[in-house]
Amino acid sequence: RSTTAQVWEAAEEFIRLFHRENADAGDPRARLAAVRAELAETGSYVHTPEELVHGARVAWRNSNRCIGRLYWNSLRVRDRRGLTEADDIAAECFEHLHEATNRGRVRPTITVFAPDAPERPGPLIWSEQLVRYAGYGDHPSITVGDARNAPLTEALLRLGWPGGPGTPFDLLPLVVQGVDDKPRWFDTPADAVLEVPIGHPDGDGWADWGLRWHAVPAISNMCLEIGGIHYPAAPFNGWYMGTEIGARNLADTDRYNLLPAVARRLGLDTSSDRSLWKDRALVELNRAVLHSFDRAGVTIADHHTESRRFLAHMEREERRGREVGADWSWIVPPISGSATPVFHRTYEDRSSSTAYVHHRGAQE
Ligand code: HEM
Ligand code: NRG
Repeated sequence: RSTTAQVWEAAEEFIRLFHRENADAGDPRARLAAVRAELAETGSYVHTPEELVHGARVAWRNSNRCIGRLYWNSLRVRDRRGLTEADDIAAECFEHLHEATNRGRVRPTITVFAPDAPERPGPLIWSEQLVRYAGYGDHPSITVGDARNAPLTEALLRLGWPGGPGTPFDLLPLVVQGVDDKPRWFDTPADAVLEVPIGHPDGDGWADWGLRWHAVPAISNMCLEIGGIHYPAAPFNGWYMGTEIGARNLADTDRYNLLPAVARRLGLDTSSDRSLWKDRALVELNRAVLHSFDRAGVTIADHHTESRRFLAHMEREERRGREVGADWSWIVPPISGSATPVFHRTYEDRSSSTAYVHHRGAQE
């Protein structure tokens, strides 16, 4: 836990930044004095609604691993800091999904629940994302579904979840731990989750395969830290970049491991690495993902467009006198890296105290 001196240091930096970037807010001195007094009295302080909105956006701007930051200043912020109980939090998470999905026109959104208090940790969402598919089985090679989520699936079964129908795409319930409570699970209402059936633009029977993915990536296990205040439950979403699904989720050997099946479907020679069957299967799987989201009217970016946007973001930020930190190994897309402009340069991986941070022990 942080000391009051550490909170004050981060708070002062954030309040000064807020007043620098919001001319309407005027001189920071009065607000700094108020925050200092509140900290001395209570060991914490409460952000104004405007500070919360700006803080959540700046935390996105500071996400060195995120290629999607061009639109950081239009993040929609749902202020639910009054909520501490698991059932209220779960209901608001499902409402978040509904609003963010927006029938396919995905809107970058965050919902912020109660912060940590000095002697009482805030609520926690155990689920890595609001939407996750079950993984049944204790080894990737025998798992039905998403092996990444096998530990969460196990935890759910221990909590008394009866299990899903056993398809490769069973929706997991959301696991939420309220303040002073044990973790509880909540079935995800079907109407909160939009899913996209995956087909291939050239037809060829992909539709009968039954592949699908959910429309919205909503990370729910990171802590939002703003000016020394920690919001441990603050799920956020943007839209997908196609490669996340086509080059990782459906392709990684410890996820859905679909490249051999894609290659067979395409009639490729899989007897030798040198036929580049994996590379060819990756491209076709990624075409299928982009084609399917487009056909379903669901927002998705391709890695060429998102790379160009990221460099535009860097230029715009630097024109405004702000340095952009980035982590090359996360920014460069997992396929065709060198065909995108983000590959051909280096970045500073600088850190900030207003940021999204992984909880200790959480999945990265
Ligand atoms: C990571 C794209 C919106 C915060 C990433 C990654 C991609 C990406 C491709 C790497 C993910 C991986 O390799 O697993 C996008 C796109 C967005 C978007 C296309 C569309 C608007 C957002 C928003 C936030 C955010 C709204 C927060 C408010 C982050 C963070 C990470 C990340 C914190 C690192 C996650 C980790 O450490 O596991 N993003 N993003 N992104 N993004 Fe974004
Ligand atoms: N790779 C993960 C999602 C990580 C974050 N990506 C985003 N974030 N696009 C996956 O589910 O594939 N976002 O907030 O839009």
